[in-house]
Amino acid sequence: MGDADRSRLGVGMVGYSFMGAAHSHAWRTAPRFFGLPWDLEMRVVAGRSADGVRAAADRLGWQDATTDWRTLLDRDDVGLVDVCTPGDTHAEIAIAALEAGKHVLCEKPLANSVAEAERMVAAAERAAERGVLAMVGFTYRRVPAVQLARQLVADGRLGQIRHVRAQYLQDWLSDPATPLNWRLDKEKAGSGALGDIGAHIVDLTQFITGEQLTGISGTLETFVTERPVATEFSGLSGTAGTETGPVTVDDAAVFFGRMTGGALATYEATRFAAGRKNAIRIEVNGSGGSIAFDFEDMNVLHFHDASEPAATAGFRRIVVTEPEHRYVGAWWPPGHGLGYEHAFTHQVVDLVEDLAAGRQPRPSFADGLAVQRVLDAVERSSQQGGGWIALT
Ligand code: 4PW
Repeated sequence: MGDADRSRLGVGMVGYSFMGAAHSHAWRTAPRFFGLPWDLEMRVVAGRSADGVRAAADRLGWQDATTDWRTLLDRDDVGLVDVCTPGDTHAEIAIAALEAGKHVLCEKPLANSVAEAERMVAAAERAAERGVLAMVGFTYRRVPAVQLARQLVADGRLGQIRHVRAQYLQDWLSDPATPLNWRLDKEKAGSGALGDIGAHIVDLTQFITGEQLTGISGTLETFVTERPVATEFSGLSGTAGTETGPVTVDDAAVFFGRMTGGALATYEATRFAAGRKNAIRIEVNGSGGSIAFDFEDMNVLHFHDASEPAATAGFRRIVVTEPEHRYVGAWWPPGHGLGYEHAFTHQVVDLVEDLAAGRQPRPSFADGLAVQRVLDAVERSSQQGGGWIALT
């Protein structure tokens, strides 16, 4: 990007369904609520269907639409490529964009395999030498209550971390009549609940504690192996046709590991937890106290300070809507909570601030690769009947 363009970032996005809509909202909203160092311009959206992508551009606020994502790479008015496609195209698009000198935001999980993620990291390292930067979208890091949890740990309020307990629970597959979609296709998604939602809790636990997993043991299960083929699918629901086809990914993943500081960590990721819609639950217990978070009550963080007198100690329910809380000052008065889409907006804010400052945004592709190695280890452990896999 030349100096004359430094005050303006043109964005090109690839993909326009669930994640594309969430990202579009964020690109549109971030400059309206936050003082950003650069102006943002939603230049072009790419997608496979000509009619679909044109309609999406109009609905989501993009100036142009194209059926060929490669045309984004030749445009001087595009400085960043936002990859919102299924995992099987992340590596190809992200690497090509970085090589063309475009910054990249890539949806999670970073890739469908460790080998792909390694190639993406290598491309990001080469690009960084030219000031071209890449980030992976583990968006839930940008929930204010998650930021507060990380701050409490970093400030030493939890002392020595002993236990990390993480669950990501959804239920949109618990009905066997829910039709097939790309998230159930190993070729497209790489894995099932493991990569789609388990990746988030791996990232969140490492982010909140500041520690890494050093080894893993896990098991995967596919409860419903055959489902109706969809006649249409949008978001997490669709219409079932009369034909059926195979589910080629896991429906649920359960795993446990050890962290660099000695903590034991347990994980559960499933789309069969009837009644749980998007329950991302993280509890951390340390020698000095505990924190507990549930995305289904995302404006709240529970905190127990073990140094308080036993007679009155206990979990306090902190409503994370004060201007002192990260990101919150740009929004509403205390008590007027935030929602799912705000984390995507915060992601854009952090990314643009880092790009303008020439700083490596986090989570980096290297952070994404670290998560990918954990996912891969869980799969290998499951294939070996739950054996321990060391992560180096
Ligand atoms: O955060 C979740 C995603 O990573 C979303 O709510 C749905 O599940 C869509 O993809 C995964």
